[in-house]
Amino acid sequence: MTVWIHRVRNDIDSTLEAAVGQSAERSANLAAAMRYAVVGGGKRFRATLTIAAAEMVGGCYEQAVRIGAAIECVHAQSLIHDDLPCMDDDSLRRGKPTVHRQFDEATAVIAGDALLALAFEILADELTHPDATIRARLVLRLAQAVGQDGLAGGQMLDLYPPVNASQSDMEACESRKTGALIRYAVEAGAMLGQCSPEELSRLIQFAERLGLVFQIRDDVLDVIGDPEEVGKALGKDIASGRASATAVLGVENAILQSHRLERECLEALSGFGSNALALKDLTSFAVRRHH
Ligand code: GRG
Repeated sequence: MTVWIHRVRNDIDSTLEAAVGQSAERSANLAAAMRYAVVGGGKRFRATLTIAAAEMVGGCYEQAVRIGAAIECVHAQSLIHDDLPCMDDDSLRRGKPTVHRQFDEATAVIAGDALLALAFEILADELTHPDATIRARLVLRLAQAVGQDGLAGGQMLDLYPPVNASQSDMEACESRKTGALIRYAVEAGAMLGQCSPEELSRLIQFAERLGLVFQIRDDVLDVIGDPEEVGKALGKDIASGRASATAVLGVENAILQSHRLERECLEALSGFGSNALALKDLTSFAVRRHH
């Protein structure tokens, strides 16, 4: 697993490096900000999920790497914008200054925009898949994961939570803000191989629970994590009045809920037997991670 993860991370990085590219005719500052945000940082959880899901159903590794790189571009965009003064106003991300601190606010906004465009450019390229119908579906599903029913909609619920938010309000926010891209990562990987409708529906069930688990752990780490290890300021959720899992359920219940969801993830994967080993490991990581 460790060797595999290293290979995945290297391949994602070289794909992203090539995708950002270098050209004397382009703004060097924009390329530098994009590279700073997307190359060589983060756990690559979503990209790894895509590759693990693709390999499980017999999909092509190289195609999965390209999709994983596109997803990391969207993820990086969401982090750049989330860190801006008008949103979470963070100065540290992945253990280094946030993009607007390292460059400036305008450059950060534009670098995010360019990374979002780059994600769709990667997906629409024939190198990602020779079949135009599959490429169109990859693009469509990513647009849906990013838009009103996905990251953008979830971020609005996060910034403007209802008064006395319930568990279902919290889950509605977290399943969009974080879950939608994780769901897409699994679904896109599955699109590369052979998957019956029944298998696909079990993979989607798995991915939806995993997305919630991942964000619940993020909320728990905001309360009990070590800022050095997490690489950003913690303890911000309660202060900002977010309807986080810990604010709504309390830390202990949030942890219990993540264990319940982990069991449901494993149940959804049970029919895939030992082919699902990487997805099972990624689930365990999501529940227990310290960063
Ligand atoms: C239009 C793409 C788009 C976004 C606009 C700003 C925004 C709306 C959404 C932000 C959503 C957000 C920041 C969700 C948090 C997700 C999350 C758990 C981030 C941390 O992910 P990790 O732990 O980070 O995978 P690394 O650094 O490891 O990649």
